Amino acid sequence: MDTADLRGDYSTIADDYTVAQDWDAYRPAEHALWRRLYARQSKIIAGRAAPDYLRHLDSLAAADGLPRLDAVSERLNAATGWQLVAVPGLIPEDVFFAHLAGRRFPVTVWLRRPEEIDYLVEPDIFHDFFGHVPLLFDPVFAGFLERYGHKGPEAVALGGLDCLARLYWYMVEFGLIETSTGLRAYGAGMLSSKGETLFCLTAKEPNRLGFALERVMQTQYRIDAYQRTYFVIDTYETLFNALNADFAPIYARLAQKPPLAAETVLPEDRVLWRGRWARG
Ligand code: HBI
Ligand code: FE
Repeated sequence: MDTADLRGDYSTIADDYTVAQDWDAYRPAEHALWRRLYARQSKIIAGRAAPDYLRHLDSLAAADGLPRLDAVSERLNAATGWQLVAVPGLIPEDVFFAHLAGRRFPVTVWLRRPEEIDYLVEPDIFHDFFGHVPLLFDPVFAGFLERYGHKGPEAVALGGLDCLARLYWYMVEFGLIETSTGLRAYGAGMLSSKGETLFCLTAKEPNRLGFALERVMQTQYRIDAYQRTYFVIDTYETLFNALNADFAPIYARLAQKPPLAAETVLPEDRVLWRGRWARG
């Protein structure tokens, strides 16, 4: 990974790519932007985000300004044994996996600029904190992430990185969950995005398909546009239990097949909604 192309300041990273957050360095205008982002996104996700996510987000009481990661980390550690570690931005996959396996979630320290309020390329502290941190307080979902991290080295060794990354993308960044009151969003990528929270639940264009591990690992995704397909789970335990599988034979099978385009719908898919963009 060439960090020179990335936006964060990697000049002070430790061996594990962590840095000091330096909370006192945030300017008043950044705290004001955080409050504006937080207030706007909280209104959008009401009634659309998974109930567990909302409960944990509220308990973080992070609306008034940029969070002190060390203080939240202490509360998180007491809840699920996880910690937050401050990073300058994206970090190499193997380092990322090692943090997750060690129950440490990397949180970017910089905040987007006002002109990026609706969209930015690299994840910032609002995406990482508002999007990812609440569900780290859910023991089952946190357990899934820890197991996911442990799958990293094998994926690197067996050439399964693309497949493992797809699992993260679809089920951690853009996952939907069925609840007694209907479909809800729990993925960090949609919940930290103004447009995609609305789009993912009600738009007619994308597919909404039942989660199936190997199917997700074979499916390509878009990083520059709304997703073409969302995968839906019934419970977080389904994700947790999916990691019981031996991934080696899956990587071997998928290495023999072309990846599926993001728009694909297969005959064997559990189709909750066949989108206008569907192919096949
Ligand atoms: N680094 N800080 C950070 N945050 C991520 O979400 C992240 C990363 N590096 C790699 C990565 N995600 C993805 O490639 C994972 O699928 C591994
Ligand atoms: Fe993310």
